[in-house]
Amino acid sequence: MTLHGHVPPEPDLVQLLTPEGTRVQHPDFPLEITDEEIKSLYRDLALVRRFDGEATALQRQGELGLWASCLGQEAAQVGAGRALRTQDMAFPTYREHGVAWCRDVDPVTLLGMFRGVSLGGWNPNENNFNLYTIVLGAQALHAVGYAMGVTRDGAVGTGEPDRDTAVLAFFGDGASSQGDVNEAFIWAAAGNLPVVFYCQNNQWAISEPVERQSRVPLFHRAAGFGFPGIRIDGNDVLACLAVSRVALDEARSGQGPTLIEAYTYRMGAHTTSDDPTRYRLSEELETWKHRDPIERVRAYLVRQAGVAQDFFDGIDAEAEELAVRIRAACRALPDPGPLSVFDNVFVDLPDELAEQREGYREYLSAFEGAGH
Ligand SMILES: Cc1ncc(C[n+]2csc(CCOP(=O)(O)OP(=O)(O)O)c2C)c(N)n1
Repeated sequence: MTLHGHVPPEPDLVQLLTPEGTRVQHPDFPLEITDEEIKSLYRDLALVRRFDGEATALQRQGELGLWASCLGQEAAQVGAGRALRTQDMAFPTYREHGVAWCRDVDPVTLLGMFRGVSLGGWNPNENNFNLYTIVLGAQALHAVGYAMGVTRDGAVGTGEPDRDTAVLAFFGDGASSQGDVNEAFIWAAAGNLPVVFYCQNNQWAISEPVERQSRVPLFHRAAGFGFPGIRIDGNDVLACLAVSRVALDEARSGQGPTLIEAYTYRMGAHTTSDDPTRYRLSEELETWKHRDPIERVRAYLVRQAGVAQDFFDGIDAEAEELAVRIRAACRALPDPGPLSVFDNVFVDLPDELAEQREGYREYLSAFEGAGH
């Protein structure tokens, strides 16, 4: 055997609900969950899918400049999002609409950014959900900085359930190749910081397949930095919830960082500007359709929990209402006033900027009454 001839075995992935909708147990991640709670997760998944689909339609009709769909990744996002406690902080990329949903960020707020009528989004402190970050991987370092802050604030390892805080950093398989993400791993390990790195491996970084980016499964990388890494079935909302809960609990209690690789698939285009038929085979998509994250929950609820059709009809009706509401609200979003560029950057505007703001206001007022 030569060193370069050694091929490690394919890794296991944690799964608690099979694609056919059968509950399975995992010795390390027992999940106590009622059927009512699983119904609630189903509702999250179905509503997120509906609103994501509506956003894609809005873009196609010229109402949004762009949309990055989370189709296929709903379970990875809802599982992680529902594992968070109120005081935890989440740092998303640009695709975590399912996490935004779990943080009670109104979908219309997300649409505002993609419509170009807001300069960045929302107040991150309101829902402990940071702004979307387009610069790949940058948010991993922001998350680590935040985790340093909560550590210094004494909000880790106190044993008080409402005080101890964890940070959840999202990024993609492609972003895992960025320097920022690797630096974030180093800092998190060195400081034993309360951060869970959550990589949604959706197999593609636009047109770049994950095999080209890493010789090893992504979660193996954690070992080199000195903290645990684990691969989960990212299309299984129960596995995502169970493992995220454990990792976040361990972070809050002072045991340090974890890397979770949620193995999933981007069923749609990278964004509405992309055409995936140019670089991937339709068979691949067909294979992943059999692992759909929502269908398996539905199959479980119907076959094993005996949930009646009324429940699903009710969710469908709620999804339609949501779509109608966000469509109308999106189209009614006001254009921002030019002076709003100065808002939400500083708590107290520095003198120099206050002066610029005043100058700009005077300039704008010169056009008032000019008839256009
Ligand atoms: C620093 C940086 N480099 C390049 C890009 C252009 N870019 C946008 S998305 C993307 C691919 C990201 O893939 P991945 O991290 O797997 O996330 P996904 O979009 O699949 O969720 C690239 C290269 C960027 N936004 N930022």
